[in-house]
Amino acid sequence: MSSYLSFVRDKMLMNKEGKVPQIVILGLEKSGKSSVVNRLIYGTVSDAQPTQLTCFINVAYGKSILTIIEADEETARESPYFQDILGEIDGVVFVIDTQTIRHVEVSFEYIFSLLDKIPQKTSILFIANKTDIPDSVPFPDLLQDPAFQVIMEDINRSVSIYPVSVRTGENFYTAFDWIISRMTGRTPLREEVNPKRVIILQEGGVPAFDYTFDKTIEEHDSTLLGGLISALNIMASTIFESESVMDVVKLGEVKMVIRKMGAWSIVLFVDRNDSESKAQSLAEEILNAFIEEKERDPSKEMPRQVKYEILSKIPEIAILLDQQPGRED
Ligand SMILES: Nc1nc2c(ncn2[C@@H]2O[C@H](COP(=O)(O)OP(=O)(O)O)[C@@H](O)[C@H]2O)c(=O)[nH]1
Ligand SMILES: [Mg+2]
Repeated sequence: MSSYLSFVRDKMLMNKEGKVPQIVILGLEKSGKSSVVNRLIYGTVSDAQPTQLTCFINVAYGKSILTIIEADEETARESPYFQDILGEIDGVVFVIDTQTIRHVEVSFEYIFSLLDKIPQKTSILFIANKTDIPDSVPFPDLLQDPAFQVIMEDINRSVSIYPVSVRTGENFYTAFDWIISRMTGRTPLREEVNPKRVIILQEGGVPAFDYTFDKTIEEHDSTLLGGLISALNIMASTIFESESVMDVVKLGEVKMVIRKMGAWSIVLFVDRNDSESKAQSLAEEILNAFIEEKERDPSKEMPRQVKYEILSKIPEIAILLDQQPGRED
């Protein structure tokens, strides 16, 4: 462990000169640290991910690179190398498991045991994770916890907390955008995705949902459809091998992100340079919202208004739809 960590440290110092923002992910076992790392790398989280105690990795975030260091409890508390890392890091992400009140209490104890080791200048993001669990601790309760208020009221430190589900992706990027803008002193690092069109296909490639966000896209329809076919070819070759098909096809100014869930596939068209992992998680959210609606009422017609309502369930898409008055005709 120690030679590995000294390698980590050397590499970090090198990166520091290159000004790559570095984030340490802390939290109790099973709070969701590796899931955070997975979502940053792949834009999605799988249950089958390998359990790794400590990991050090560079990931693309929008147009930037981040260095992510996941540390288990023992490393975080005891490794002298890791204490040095903590002293030099740009940002800390604490993952709090909000599954039960007991989980939250233990998380707070853990946070307090490490707080002194994190310099005042280092921004801290708290992720109240697992908000998708129905009886998880409500976010307002967490905020009102006296222990937590002590941390939040520390005026000398830049701290924030967001309710997040790393599993579904809800609020994930909003939370990360916060810490990254704090670390770099810049706000526009935000992960950018400009959805242009979304098509959901039934098994066999029959379109069940088609929504165009951007009128200009229609001019390129033939190109897009040609690309769609090649995308379908890729899907066809992978469809029978894996449940979670994931692929990206670049085509002129656009890029198509393809996800598959059960019998459904989604193709999301975004700008060529948009963040791939973000586009993938957005596609996943749209498909989830669509499937949810289908399961509720399989025979439901899908005029544009219904599609609009489904898409509006995704906060980021809702913002986009708001910015396009008159498009919801
Ligand atoms: N329901 C739910 N489960 C989650 C969430 N994030 C992580 N998990 C699950 O919690 C368990 C532990 O996650 P993992 O990322 O390995 O935690 P780590 O030990 O902190 O690295 C896994 O079974 C995850 O699938 C979430 O947002 N919601
Ligand atoms: Mg882990």
